[in-house]
Amino acid sequence: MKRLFTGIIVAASLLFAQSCTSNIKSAEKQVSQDDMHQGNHQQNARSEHQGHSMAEMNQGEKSQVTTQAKLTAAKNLSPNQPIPLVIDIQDSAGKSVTKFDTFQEKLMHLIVVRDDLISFEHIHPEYKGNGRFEVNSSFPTAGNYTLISDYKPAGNKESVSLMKLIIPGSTPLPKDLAKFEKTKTLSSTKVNFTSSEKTIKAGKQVTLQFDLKEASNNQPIKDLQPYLGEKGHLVIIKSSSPLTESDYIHAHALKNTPEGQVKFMTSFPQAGTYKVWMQFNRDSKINTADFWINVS
Ligand SMILES: [Cu+2]
Repeated sequence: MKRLFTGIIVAASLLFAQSCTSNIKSAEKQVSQDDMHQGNHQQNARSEHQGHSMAEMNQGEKSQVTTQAKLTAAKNLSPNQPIPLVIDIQDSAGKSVTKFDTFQEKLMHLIVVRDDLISFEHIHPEYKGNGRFEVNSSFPTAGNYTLISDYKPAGNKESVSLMKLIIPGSTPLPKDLAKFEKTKTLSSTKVNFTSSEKTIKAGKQVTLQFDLKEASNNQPIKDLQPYLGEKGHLVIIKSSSPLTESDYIHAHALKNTPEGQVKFMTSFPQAGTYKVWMQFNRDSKINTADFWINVS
């Protein structure tokens, strides 16, 4: 019920937003229609990125530059059409960061969610040099969006920088009432989600398991293809307002799991409601299965 209220509040503030766009900025970093969409966003280089192992944490003990991502988008935004996004990565003094390391096959991973976590997109902006990345994205509905960029300045650890963007217009009420369902069918694949703990506790390690079956005969699928070098990718975001870097967790799939099974080990930093998006590659198509999780 709580979430439904959130949805209604968002919808209400967006109706006002049409006449008074700059007032709906919920966070200091939010973009307004009037400021050229310099979706600026502050310092972030988090020293550690939650979904990662201790080993990686220790390895990366070297220098870590503080970086920020600046978003520039067109002035007139509307839902459901390709919007060119320009993302500039800078250091804390505003100077371009120009060298990046590839991780999980890309220089930047960009997760785009509507702030109520109803919509999700995982895309890979193209590096244009001089700290600038570009990509087109289409925002399905009006609303407040958070763009989570995940990149690795050369020789540094991963940095996660958030940007905010408002797509003006009236927001439909969330249809996502099928919360906490454990099974999703995506064309020919049935995804069943289970966790190793009956009650997931904040700060405790938990294994999240996704069983992929042929929808027609319920047999484990045998043709899972790698996606960005792994059996699957899992993005986890805590439902919060405003969303911040610490609400984002990227977990890595465990190796050597049985056919048709994708597993992730992770822990949730705080109690709350989380949404997870498990992405996998079948028939050379990326499928995304999303589920809600309660953490107490
Ligand atoms: Cu990615």
